[in-house]
Amino acid sequence: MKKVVTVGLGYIGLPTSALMANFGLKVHGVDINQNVVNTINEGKVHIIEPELDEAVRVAVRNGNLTADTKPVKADVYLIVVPTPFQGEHEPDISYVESATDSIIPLLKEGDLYIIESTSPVGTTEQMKCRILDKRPELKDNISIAYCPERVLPGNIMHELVHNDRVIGGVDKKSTENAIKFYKGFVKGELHPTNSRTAEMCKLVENSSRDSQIAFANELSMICDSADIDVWELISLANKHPRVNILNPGSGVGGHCIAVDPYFITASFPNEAKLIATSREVNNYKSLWCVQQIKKTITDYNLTHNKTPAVALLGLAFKPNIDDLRESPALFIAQSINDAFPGEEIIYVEPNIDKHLSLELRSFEYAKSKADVLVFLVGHDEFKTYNRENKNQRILDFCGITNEKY
Ligand code: SAJ
Repeated sequence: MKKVVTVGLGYIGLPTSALMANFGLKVHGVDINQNVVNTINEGKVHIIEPELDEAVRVAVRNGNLTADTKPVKADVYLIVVPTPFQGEHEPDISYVESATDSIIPLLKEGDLYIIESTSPVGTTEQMKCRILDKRPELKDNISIAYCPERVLPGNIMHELVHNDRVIGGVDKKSTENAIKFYKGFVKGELHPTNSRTAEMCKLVENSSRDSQIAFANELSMICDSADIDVWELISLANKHPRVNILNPGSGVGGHCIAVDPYFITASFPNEAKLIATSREVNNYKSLWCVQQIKKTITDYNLTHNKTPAVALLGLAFKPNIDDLRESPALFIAQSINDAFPGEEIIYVEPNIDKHLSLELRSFEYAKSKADVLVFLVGHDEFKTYNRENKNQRILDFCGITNEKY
């Protein structure tokens, strides 16, 4: 039975480890956080993701998944650690480097080393040099590849198995060996390429979505000035057989789409103009929403001679999840909170129980109390909204009511 070491037991590393273990591989998961390691060894999870808890429970119970803070000798090493930014959106690959350093002494002839972490183009080749610098005898004797994940949070366990994957080795033999390995647990098609193309492919997938959303967001601001309902406009334009405009919103969040394009702009600043502008447009859209809310509050104040009760609906980075990472809605809520200290602002996020600094209320409460209702995230619960109070002012940034901005 093949033994796999997964370095990094986060949003991708843990689900992948549990999946491989349940497909019969012996998996030794590594994480620097002792609490994470302890939780997993108890058969529990530190991440909320449908079906993950059961997968981890089963894998730990049948002995195929263990966790530790140190790696052990294995046949396959998967690097699934974060690649954060330093300074102004400069990718920091130091976690990939130290994960690689930790397994270099353990490598033996015939092993397979794979990076899954989102990485700047060229990282896999750099890690090859790093490995061979210290272990020159392994030249041409180990396989080194890059294989990005492309799963959607909320559907990870299904997509890990069923999505197609792009697999790029530093040479032909590496690509073939990596494909053979993923065939053990992936039912989607496995597409061979080289490591640089696979690295760029991951970045391009999320950048392309970012640019498409930027187009929709820009359109929403143009339509506001032109007094056109952007939702009606998009649905009409999308009747064209070759047009498919995405949905404007309160900005772009999450840890992927709002982040990955910077890996391209940092490496190719002279060429990546559209990609950089898309990031700017999507970030600007959140600021624009803040301005719209402030203006509505000021106008209300002038007309009614009092500050309105404002309800901000949704804090998550996208509909129907509890994830607040890089959330534009949270940014907007915090900006309004800072701009109107002491005023009555109602925060609603039905997918979480508590927030550290914002007091959360129910949607029912918000509807009954607010003079201004601001829809920031298209949660299903908000779609039940039916205007009862004709004086209630609505700002719908996510198009879930039939009210214009
Ligand atoms: N959004 C819009 N308008 C839209 C679609 C999305 O404003 O029409 C916003 C969302 O509200 C959210 C952000 O974009 O703030 C991103 O949400 P998302 O659902 O598009 O994507 P993520 O970040 O949850 O997951 C993405 C996926 N990538 C693509 O769809 C190309 C997923 O497949 C990747 O695996 C994931 O990034 C990742 O880990 O890279």
